[in-house]
Amino acid sequence: MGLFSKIKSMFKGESKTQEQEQVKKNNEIENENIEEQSDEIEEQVHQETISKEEYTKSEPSSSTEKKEEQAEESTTDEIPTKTANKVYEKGLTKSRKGFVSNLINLTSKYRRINEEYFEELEEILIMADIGVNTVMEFMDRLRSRVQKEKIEDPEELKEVIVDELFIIYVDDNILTNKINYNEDGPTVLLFVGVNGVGKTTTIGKLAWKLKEEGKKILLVAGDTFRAGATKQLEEWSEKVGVSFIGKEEGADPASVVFDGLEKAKQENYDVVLIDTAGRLQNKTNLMKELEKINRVIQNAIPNAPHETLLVIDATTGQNGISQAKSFQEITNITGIVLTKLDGTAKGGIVLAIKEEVNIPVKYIGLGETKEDLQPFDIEQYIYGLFKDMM
Ligand SMILES: Nc1nc2c(ncn2[C@@H]2O[C@H](COP(=O)(O)OP(=O)(O)O)[C@@H](O)[C@H]2O)c(=O)[nH]1
Ligand SMILES: [Mg+2]
Repeated sequence: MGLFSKIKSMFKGESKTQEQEQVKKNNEIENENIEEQSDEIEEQVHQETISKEEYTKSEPSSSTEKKEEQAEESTTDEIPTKTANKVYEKGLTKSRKGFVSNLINLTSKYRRINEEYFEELEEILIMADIGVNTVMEFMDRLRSRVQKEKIEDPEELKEVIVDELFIIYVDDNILTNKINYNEDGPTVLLFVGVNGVGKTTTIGKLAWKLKEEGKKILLVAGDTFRAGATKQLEEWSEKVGVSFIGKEEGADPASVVFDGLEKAKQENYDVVLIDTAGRLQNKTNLMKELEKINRVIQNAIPNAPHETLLVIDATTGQNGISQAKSFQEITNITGIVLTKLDGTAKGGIVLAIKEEVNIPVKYIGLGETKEDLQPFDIEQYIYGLFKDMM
């Protein structure tokens, strides 16, 4: 079974009317037949794609189990999953109306797949911020699948497109969205990224999420550069009900971090979230500042920081990718938080990050309220994006 059908059946029951449900079921039966046939062809001629597809088969199964487990446990456990679905769906509305509806229109415009169809498709994908190189490779793979599997109907290709797009994401290495927690002592999460991408807001939202999980949280205001940055973090700490430590504007960020970690150790905090200033225009200074902060962190807690999360604004497209590359040069980034996905109609940047940066996206921001930060889940993302096509 292809990824498209798998996701479709995972989120089954989301549809509104029985009629839709029936159409869906019929489609599924049809799809399965088509896929059984095409799987056979693939086995003979497309070794590489198969190994990737097998990967995608084995990968989601664990979370299918997870979802089943949750369903069995109790009804209260089902609620957060449902809420997450809603946050994904709502947050990806712009991308569905932009990028994905272009794809749907393309399908209804062409009765048969031809060169013009491919050219238009290529343009749509590039416009979606997927990244030129990724799109080129994708188009090559798609063209060869069309040829080998003798696909003529754009309607049929639609599913192959979704499958192939997300094979790019899962590819052949495991990208985990899990946070690396410290077993003995405070877990230290360091947030970096240029000004305005959403670092402080993300820390506030994540603090709320982790507090809800029962963790004792400390926020550290390491952005002492910008006027109001410390105050903004303090306001978040009050809003979500967690502890805060900060100093006056212009103080040495490393000294704030030092004080924060002393407090965290003495008072047994579970997770420490550290905000920083992101002046990338002065790369040498920023590198020195982050090196100093990292030294202080490592001296206080061995093996910390447990994560260095780079925050990227999804609405900045390729510019965000360049930021990621620059930050990778100056510090060891372990994960990405992609914010403001609700503010873009493009939605393809997740794939560009995978191909061009290859650091796992751990959280995504889908709005401005505290509930709008979600752990990145590729299946939920696909569903949120392509549900109108399913
Ligand atoms: N729509 C939307 N706005 C966001 C999101 N994350 C952050 N913002 C907004 O982006 C602006 C800048 O955020 P801030 O946390 O101050 O950025 P920082 O300079 O990196 O700390 C604020 O107005 C936030 O409310 C998101 O996921 N969606
Ligand atoms: Mg900030």
